[in-house]
Amino acid sequence: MNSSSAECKHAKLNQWVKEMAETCGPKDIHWCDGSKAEYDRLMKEMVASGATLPLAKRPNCFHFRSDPSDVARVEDRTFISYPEEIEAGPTNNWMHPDQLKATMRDLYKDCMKGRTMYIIPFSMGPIGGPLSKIGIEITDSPYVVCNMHTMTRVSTKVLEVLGADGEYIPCMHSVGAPLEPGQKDVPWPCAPIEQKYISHFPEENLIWSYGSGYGGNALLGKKCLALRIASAMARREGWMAEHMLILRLTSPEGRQFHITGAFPSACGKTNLAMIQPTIPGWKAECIGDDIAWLKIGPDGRLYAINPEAGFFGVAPGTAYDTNPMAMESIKENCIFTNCAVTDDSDVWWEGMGPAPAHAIDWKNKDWTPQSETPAAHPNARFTAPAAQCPMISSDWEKPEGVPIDIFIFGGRRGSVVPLVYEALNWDHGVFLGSTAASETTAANIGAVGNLRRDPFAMLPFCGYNMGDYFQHWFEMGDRLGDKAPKIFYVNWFRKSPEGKFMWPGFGENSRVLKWMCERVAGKAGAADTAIGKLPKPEDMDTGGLNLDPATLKELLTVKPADWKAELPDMEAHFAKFGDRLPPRLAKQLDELKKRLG
Ligand code: GTP
Ligand code: SPV
Ligand code: MN
Repeated sequence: MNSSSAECKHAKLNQWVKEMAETCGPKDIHWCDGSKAEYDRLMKEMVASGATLPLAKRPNCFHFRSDPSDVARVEDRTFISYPEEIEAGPTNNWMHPDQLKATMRDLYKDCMKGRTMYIIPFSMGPIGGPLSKIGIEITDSPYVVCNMHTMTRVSTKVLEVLGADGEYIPCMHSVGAPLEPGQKDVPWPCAPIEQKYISHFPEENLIWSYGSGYGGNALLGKKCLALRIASAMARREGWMAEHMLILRLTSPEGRQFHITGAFPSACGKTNLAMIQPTIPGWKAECIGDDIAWLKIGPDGRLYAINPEAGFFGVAPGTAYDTNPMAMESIKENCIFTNCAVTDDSDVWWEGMGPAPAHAIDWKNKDWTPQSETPAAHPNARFTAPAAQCPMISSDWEKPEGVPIDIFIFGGRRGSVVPLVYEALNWDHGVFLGSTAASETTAANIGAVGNLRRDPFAMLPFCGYNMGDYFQHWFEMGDRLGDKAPKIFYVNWFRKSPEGKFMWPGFGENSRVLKWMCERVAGKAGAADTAIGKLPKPEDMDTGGLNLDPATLKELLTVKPADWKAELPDMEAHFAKFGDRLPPRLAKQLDELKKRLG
């Protein structure tokens, strides 16, 4: 045991660590201090063991290859556990806490044999901030420790803030791969899929994760704490925990607009958070790229913080011409996972730029442009400190957050959904969020490209009955009244019959954002349609946009027949919630039907 444990004065925390150590049987225990020395030492050990490769082309950067079975979140193995199944609701996997804990206790028994148990004190949000929360992650993965250093605020200061009896969220994690005496470790230890459990006990603010070392399954501050547990806390305490980017746009006149956007995994949050506007005079600053915690401030407006400290971003598709700010953020001090490694010791992925003549792919095999499989896994990721982003806002760590003007919902839809539309009012906006649909992506293990309802981009992340979550949105709107943000819906992913994206996206999305800001300012026009208010082509700034006017018109057209065809699926989606569906949503669906005629 190292010295920091002596510094922990929190009897309950010490007792929990002792119990977990007795259960898991690690060879030793290390209390993390979050220092650079600690990070450097762990990376050095992982280089020596062959778990990672330093990248000569990027200072202080390391590349990891996961086990081919452990490449993304596992929604089928993710559980929301309450004594009553109805509290988890129809969209979550449920198991009774007694049964789930008994199963997992068996798995945890001696699961850390031959490994070090790390205790990570971390803060989501600035340490000690009014919206911040403290977590303690126990893990046997040094890869997780290093990622948590970047993604959260890991520090002995967290233990100081906690004092003798402060509140923390216990986050238990093991890769589930004990080592017998003399057994050689593998580069990426994990358990088989059927033994993986990503479990949440929201009534106890408790997380138990077993069997995976990847992303949201293992970096427990992110989806498990900051979304699933936090969403349940937020409902109890009257705030919101959302799967949203946070962006500040400043108009040429100097007016600031704060925008949050909820898109499902791998549907464009990081890219929009780092937008480089193509329209002159508009400036963007990044505040967060994945999660927002929002609370009503003393002036009655809604304030948002980014609880994270880093970006865990999708690598494929990231390039200087699509997201230069991300490229600038990942030049040093980053962790890369499941990319390809080039012969000159750099990372590469599909969509980054010209392919190298040869590389070693994410599965550690030779790769050339003639290969039939991708060089990087589609869910390959970079872990980068947010402070390294050149456009990070000077206010990104403001403990009280920034006041939100605009909520955007959206998803990946090849057809039907126009480029942008505005909700008629708050209730209609909640309806748009609740019926959001998107094609599935590689961010979850499972089929890709299947259309599914993903309400508020929270389908995999809501820690309680989603029907009650819808109701919580209505209640927040009632409290906000005329100070509520305006709500919009976007789709950057409409495709032509030839299968090409019709909208150029990325920096050109600033044209859509400008229209939204001007709607807030009461300056831009819109046309009423059955689904909401759409810009007429002349309401959008298209100066310098290289897009065929017919394509723009098509992107801004609503076809009632297409929307009528959506209705049965919306009805079936709502029916799943039974009497937990807020009547205000049923009313919105009725009104949509009437408007469609
Ligand atoms: P998570 O980290 O999984 O929550 O994903 P995300 O929502 O942050 O998605 P991200 O911004 O990483 O984008 C995912 C993929 O969509 C990348 O391959 C991007 O290049 C692509 N993408 C993002 N924005 C656009 C856009 O405006 N147009 C098009 N065509 N593709 C986009
Ligand atoms: C997502 O899937 O929405 C992510 C990546 O942001 S992970 O952290 O793995 O959940
Ligand atoms: Mn995400």
